Amino acid sequence: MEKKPISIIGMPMDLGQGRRGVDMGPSAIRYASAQSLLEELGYEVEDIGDISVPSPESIQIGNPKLKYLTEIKDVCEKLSETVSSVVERKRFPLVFGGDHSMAIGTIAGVAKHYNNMGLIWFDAHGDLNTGKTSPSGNIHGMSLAVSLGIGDPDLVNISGYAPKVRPENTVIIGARELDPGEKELIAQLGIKVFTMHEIDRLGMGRVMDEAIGIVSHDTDGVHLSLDLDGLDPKDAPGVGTPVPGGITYRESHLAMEMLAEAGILTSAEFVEVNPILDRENQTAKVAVALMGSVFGQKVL
Ligand code: 4U7
Ligand code: MN
Ligand code: MN
Ligand code: MN
Repeated sequence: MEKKPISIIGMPMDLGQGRRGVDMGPSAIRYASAQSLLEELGYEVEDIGDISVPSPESIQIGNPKLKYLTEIKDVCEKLSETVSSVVERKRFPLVFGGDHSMAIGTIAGVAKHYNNMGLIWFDAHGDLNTGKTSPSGNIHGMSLAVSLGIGDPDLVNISGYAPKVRPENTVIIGARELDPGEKELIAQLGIKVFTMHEIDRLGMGRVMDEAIGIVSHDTDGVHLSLDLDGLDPKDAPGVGTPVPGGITYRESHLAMEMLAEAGILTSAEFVEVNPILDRENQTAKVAVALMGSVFGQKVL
């Protein structure tokens, strides 16, 4: 398989949720030797640094149903432009986070380069709330809905177009905690959700065969949005919203290896790494190990 050059972008975002520390995720992932691993795998890698994000202490929370809306919109516009210029330079955008509200920007930046983009949302959660349905007002729980064109117009219209992706090209993998409004939206839009039940029952191999079939059907690009809380908290403790009963270390590797074999990914982001809640950078190390599998690392 062709080894497209990779551009790393850091998104030290923590405005989309309530716990401090996730802004340090990109540093923790870099510290876990992401770049040198990818170089050992034979890729040309550049790190273009971090998007600048204001600290919560320096700004106002604003509307409690859409916390830090103005600032999140602004920094997602910046991220979108940076990601888009990476795609224009024929490179693979690899974004390190940062809370999951950043996906609004990443996806806005990549999806405009494709007629029909597939999306894999690897997460314990659906991130399908809106300002109306969210129990928390945290925008990291709304980013998939926004990317599908549902929610606050300021977010939905980032980069001047909407929607970014279609429900029939979207799959969620690892879900085990969904709010009532999210369940309604899933039923209404017909999004394919592989909950932990399907993963237990079918096994990750079959789940990924089906998921890859869906996201690559009639699409010309596929983005992976991987929230580390999709994994079990035993394997990835450094996350702000852990939910027990998650995807194991080994299952998550199989998922990434199957994506590598399928050769369908055109961009990826690894998000919600919170070093303050972590143990000896374990979660960042898991993120980097998963990147290894995504980019073709094999045992033999
Ligand atoms: B993450 C939650 F209510 N659904 O909306 C919400 F349970 O990016 C959690 O997946 C969202 O980590 C989690 O606040 C967002 C809550
Ligand atoms: Mn998420
Ligand atoms: Mn999550
Ligand atoms: Mn399809």
